Parts: sequence; structure tokens; C-alpha cells
Amino acid sequence: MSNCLICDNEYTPFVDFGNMPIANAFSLKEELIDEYTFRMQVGFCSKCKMVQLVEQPDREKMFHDNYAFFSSTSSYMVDHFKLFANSVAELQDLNKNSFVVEIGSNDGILLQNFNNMNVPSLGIEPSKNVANVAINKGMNVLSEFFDQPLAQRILNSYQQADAILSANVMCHIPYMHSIYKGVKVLLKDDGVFIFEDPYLGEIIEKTSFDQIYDEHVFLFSAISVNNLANMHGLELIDVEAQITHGGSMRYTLAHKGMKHISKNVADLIEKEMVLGLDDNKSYLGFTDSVNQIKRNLIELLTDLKSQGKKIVAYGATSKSTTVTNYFGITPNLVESIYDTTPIKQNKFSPGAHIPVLPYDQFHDSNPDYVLLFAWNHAAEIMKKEKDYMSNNKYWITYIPQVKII
Ligand code: JHZ
Ligand code: SAH
Repeated sequence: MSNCLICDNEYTPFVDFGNMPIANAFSLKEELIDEYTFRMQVGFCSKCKMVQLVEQPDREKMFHDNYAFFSSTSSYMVDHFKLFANSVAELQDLNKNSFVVEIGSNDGILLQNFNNMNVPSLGIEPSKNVANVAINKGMNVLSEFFDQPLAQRILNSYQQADAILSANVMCHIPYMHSIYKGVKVLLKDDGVFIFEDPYLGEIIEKTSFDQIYDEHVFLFSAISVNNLANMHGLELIDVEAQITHGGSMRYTLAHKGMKHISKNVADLIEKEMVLGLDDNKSYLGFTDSVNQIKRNLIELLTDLKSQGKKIVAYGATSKSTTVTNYFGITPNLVESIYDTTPIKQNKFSPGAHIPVLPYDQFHDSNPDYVLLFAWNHAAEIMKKEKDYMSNNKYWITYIPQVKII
């Protein structure tokens, strides 16, 4: 039995991936000897309905001066965050007297849009290397972990915020009560707290099990987010599905009773109850669904290898760490992974030790099959590689099922 990070209720995990390394710990050969691992299991709390990792490594092991994920590597995401910023500016009627705070601003992919609009903003980004990219572009960023004490310090130096924003960060933070207490004091009476994260409903429907790795301590639903918000005098006032990261949800919260609640909230909560996201039973088949994908993918890769085919992978994603380690994919099956991120290149993937090579070498590698680890960017990547792949080369994807394209 484990205790819920939100309400302390006891629960039993429904899936166990065994020992997993840090998903973004791409390492040099000499660093591979002593790789850190943790037991990766996920459970559902039947009381507050939160789906969560049982154990998560210390935050400093994941977010530090050599953090490997740079948000702006996808041009689609650059456009997505521009639209996000524009929608917030319109919703809150932002101007030069407003104040926007972003939690987990990474390389400034969202924050830069407020700079361009001359709206005062502050990014909070503990991973120094990615924070520095934004700082060097002229953005106002504090390289620290956001929590309640930091919110109080921000309040002392600035003012309350018209909007507190966060994308793909809230689901990374186990100390949620500290975050919500911080948001509560930092948010203006008529302010909004808007965040988006991979959506539990999509993860269950698509069996996108690779959204589960060390950084993703929570898989949110509207039900669990609303329950958590209510514990802090906040409430969910809108929800909006996003196609990013394989299916995300944008949640808008406000101080209780301060804003109109969109019908979208009740509609989504009802849909989640029909889907059974509030019911323990809905999670019991998850392991079998993951194992079915595992059998099919390993069978396909083994079969192709026995025919002498060359298989490489595209995108050294965090998600791929769960896939390679849980499925047992080694360099014997997948020779190398090509990626555009300099800090990941000429290193080895966590646990599976597949060489990560610069994207520039991808075309010359001349593979027969390309396993698409960055399946969430399929539209952008397949468009970019259309001509190259038309020449008797095939993509392999595995979410929601194994498929050759
Ligand atoms: P991508 C990370 O997850 C980690 P990851 C984190 N926990 C999270 O929640 C999301 O991001 C937001 C490369 N690439 O976006 C770049 C190419 O090589 O799926 C990246 O290394 N060529 C914070 O790591 C990787 O693929 C391309 O054309 O699962 C994509 O990683 C494109 C588009 C990407 O996130
Ligand atoms: N918002 C970006 C970045 C997501 S990566 C995007 O959607 O692409 C997740 C980021 O959250 C990392 O850069 C990490 O350093 C940061 N992070 C982790 N814990 C945090 C905390 N407590 N406060 C602020 N940022 C945090």
C-alpha cells in the first residue's frame, strides 16, 4: 500500500514498470557505470481520484544545470505557445501594467511572447542551462523551484499576477499543496491560473504508457484537478483539449466564486465518469494493454532484424526511456537514435544505452525502418522527412498500436 500525495489515502498501484533510470539522463560512456534507478509504479487514489507515481526521484536528480529537454526543438510547439499567449492576453486584457508569471519557463518558448507584447512577466525555471537560454534572449527569469515560499518572495518584489501559467510542469511536481498555496497568494482576485499537461483520458484510451516516466508524477483529469483546486479555495472554470504531446488538457482555474464556470467543465467531468476515470476498475487492464504493445513491437523488431533490416530511431524523447527499458530494446535491435538536441548527442540513452547521434547524420545512416520515439510530433516530423522516407523506408509507431507506415 502507498499513500496519496494529495489526500494521504492508501492505495494499491495498478502498474509496475520495474526499475527505471532518470528519463533524461543521456550519458557519456564513462558515466554509465553507476546509473541511478528507481522503482516505477503508478496508482489511482479512489478518494481524491488522482493518478500518480508511487515513488519519484529527488527533484535535483531530474532538474539541474544540464537538463536535456529544450522546449523550442519543435516548431509546432513554438506556434502552439504563441497562440496560448495570445489567448491569455485576450482573456485577461493584458497590457503594460499587467503581470504574468510562468512556472517552468524552460528556454522561454511561451514567455517570449509576453516580452514581444510588452507585458511584464517573470519565468520560474530551476534548470539553469535552459533558463539561461531565455535570460540571454532578454527574458526575466528566476532560476529556482516554484513553491509557496518563493511565491511569497515574488509577491514582496513584484505584484499579484493577472495570469499564472504553466505547461507540462504541474504534472512534474509532487508537492502540489505548496504550489497551490503559492498560486492562491500570488494570483489577483480576478486572475487566472492556466496550465496544460498530458491528459489521463488520452493516456488510458490510447495506452500511451510512455507518458509515464520519472518526471511525470501525476496524470491529471478534470475530476482530480477540480478536487485539488477545491482544497485551496480555487475552482476549475474551463477546460480545453489540446493535440500537443499526444493529447493534453488545458485547465483554467480561478479563485472560488470569482468567475463564470464554463459548461465545458461539467461536460468533461461527465465524460470522464462515463469513461470510468473515477473508478479503480478502469485501470486494471492497463498493464495487459501495455504488454500487448510490448509483444507486438518486440516481435516486429526481432523479425525485421532477422531479415537483415537496419532499424534506427527518431527523437531521443523522455518517453523513449520507458519504452526501451520496459520493452528491453537494446542497440542490437535499434542501432541508434537521431536527435536535434546538442546536449543529447554523442551520448547513450538512459538504461538501454542506445547511441544518440546528431540529426545531421540521420539521412546518411540509410535505415530501412525508423522507430518514431517522438510520435507526438508525427505530423511535423513526417512532413519534414516526406521525400527522404518515400525511398523504400518505413516508419514504425506503437501508440495506440504497433503500425508500419
Ligand atoms: P518531446 C519532454 O518530454 C520532457 P519528451 C517533459 N517531461 C515533458 O513533459 C515534455 O517534454 C514537455 C527531438 N526532435 O517533445 C527533440 C527531433 O530530433 O516528445 C527532442 O529531443 N527532431 C518536460 O522528451 C525530442 O525529439 C524534430 O523534428 O518526451 C522530442 O521530445 C523534433 C520535432 C523533435 O518530449
Ligand atoms: N513549459 C515548457 C517546459 C516543460 S519541461 C514546455 O511545455 O515545453 C518541464 C520544466 O519544468 C523543466 O524545465 C523543469 O526544470 C521545470 N520545473 C520542474 N520543477 C519545477 C518547479 N518546482 N518550479 C518551476 N519549474 C519547474
